Amino acid sequence: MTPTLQELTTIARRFDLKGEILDIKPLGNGLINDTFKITTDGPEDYVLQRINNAIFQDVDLLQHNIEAVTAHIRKKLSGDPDIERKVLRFVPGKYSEKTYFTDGKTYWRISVFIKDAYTYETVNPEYSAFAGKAFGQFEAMLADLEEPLGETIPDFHNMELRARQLREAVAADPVGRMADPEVRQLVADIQAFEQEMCQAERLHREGKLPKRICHCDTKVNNMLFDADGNVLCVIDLDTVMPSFVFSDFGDFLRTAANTGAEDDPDLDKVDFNMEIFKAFARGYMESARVFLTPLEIEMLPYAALLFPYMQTVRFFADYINGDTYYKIKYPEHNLVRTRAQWKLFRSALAKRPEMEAFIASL
Ligand code: GN1
Ligand code: MG
Repeated sequence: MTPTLQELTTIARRFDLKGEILDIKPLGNGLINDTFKITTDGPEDYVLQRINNAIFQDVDLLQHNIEAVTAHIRKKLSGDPDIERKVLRFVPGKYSEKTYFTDGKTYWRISVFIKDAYTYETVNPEYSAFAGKAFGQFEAMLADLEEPLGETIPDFHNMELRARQLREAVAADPVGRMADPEVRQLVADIQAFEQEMCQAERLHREGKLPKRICHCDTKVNNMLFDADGNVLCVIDLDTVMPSFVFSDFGDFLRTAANTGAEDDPDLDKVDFNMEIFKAFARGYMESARVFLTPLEIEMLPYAALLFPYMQTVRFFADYINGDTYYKIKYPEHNLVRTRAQWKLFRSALAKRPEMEAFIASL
């Protein structure tokens, strides 16, 4: 349920804000948390978020991770005159040390709103190259974080788990959606690629593929750009945790290289844009080359396939389960998302040889 302005104001007043609150309005279009912008008459505006605690069940751990990450980045950037726009700052509660407030049912936090920053749902190749470099730098900055980070959603990007969840949804069929022949065909088509898509987990068990601290939600709309297209910072840090570098590489391309929308009902609009892939890969390699292993580099085209695939599986499992995870705008929304992500996967698959040749040439 959407909270009223009155409720939001009461929550916001639990935090140590500068100035009086003038207005609170919805912000952005995340599929998990609810986000609002607080305008004040003081020197700073703020971002208020209700954390989805059905999904992030350990909010204490979550905020702890985020604080460890932002403090570490802040240290690395010390001396940078623009530091306040390059790393998020969470506001402490007025009556507690914690940077979140709970009434026992809902969980809230506030960060300082970053000024003169822009978010996009799509980017051109030039901005993609900047973004690639920025995610490589983000991973590089966190490489020496000593404090261990917990997994806010255990096995978040584990493809074996996601495939199992789809199988479980299909077997349980709690709302009867398996009666639809299109759904049954799609299950078969998707499962034909399961073994191939689960190769990262196998290589990890064999000790061949490391996990590193990654952002794990590098959708293009989770980055802030300045007016010139330089990346200021990455936001939405809830899922920062150890994962394969494929997470950040693949999820950015899943959103940025898609010529259509994530939930495009018109599949003709959905295609995998190789110019975006090349620009992003070039930018990423520039900053990540120093720590990537040869196998990680060789598998970057796999990462570009894995994320449309994993997202197909996640949207589809949610559809079959009766839409319990992602916010939806209409009843078939998760099926429409599934079709669009599957189309994107097929399109990327057709371009795999070109991706491989390009990565080898770098
Ligand atoms: C969710 O929170 P948001 O909307 O940035 C999801 C991502 C998915 C994405 C699909 C915690 O991201 O993993 O890739 O939707 N986050 C979580 O758009 O599940
Ligand atoms: Mg987001």
